[in-house]
Amino acid sequence: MGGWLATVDKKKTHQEIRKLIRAQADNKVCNNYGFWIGLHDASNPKTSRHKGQPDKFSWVHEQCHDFQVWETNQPNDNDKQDSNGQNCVQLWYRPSKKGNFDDEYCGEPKGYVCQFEEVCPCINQGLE
Ligand SMILES: [Ca+2]
Ligand SMILES: [Ca+2]
Repeated sequence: MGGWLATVDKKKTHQEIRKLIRAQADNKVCNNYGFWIGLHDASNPKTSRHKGQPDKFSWVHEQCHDFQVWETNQPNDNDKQDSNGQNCVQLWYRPSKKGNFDDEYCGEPKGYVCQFEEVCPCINQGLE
């Protein structure tokens, strides 16, 4: 049963995920104020980052979706703490941030949102 970091493919999915994680969202101890999703900056692999190269975000799964809801002033590819910049994407929670997208340092411990293939109930029919 393989899973992957979730694709947030539309507004409804974004709202449903935020509803699910709202209770523990703004929490430094449990999730460091954010949850990883399956969007990343594919233009900056750690070994070949080129300064000034524009970010190019893509989903790790179902790459055709281009839905993105960035927090104000994001993505900013902040490289103050890591010269590789920020190449992974979280749903960002702070008292003033409510789960919009933010690029973040990939090594940060965070919560995460995974998704799994929907299993068709018909697969098990006839086995009982
Ligand atoms: Ca970046
Ligand atoms: Ca950022």
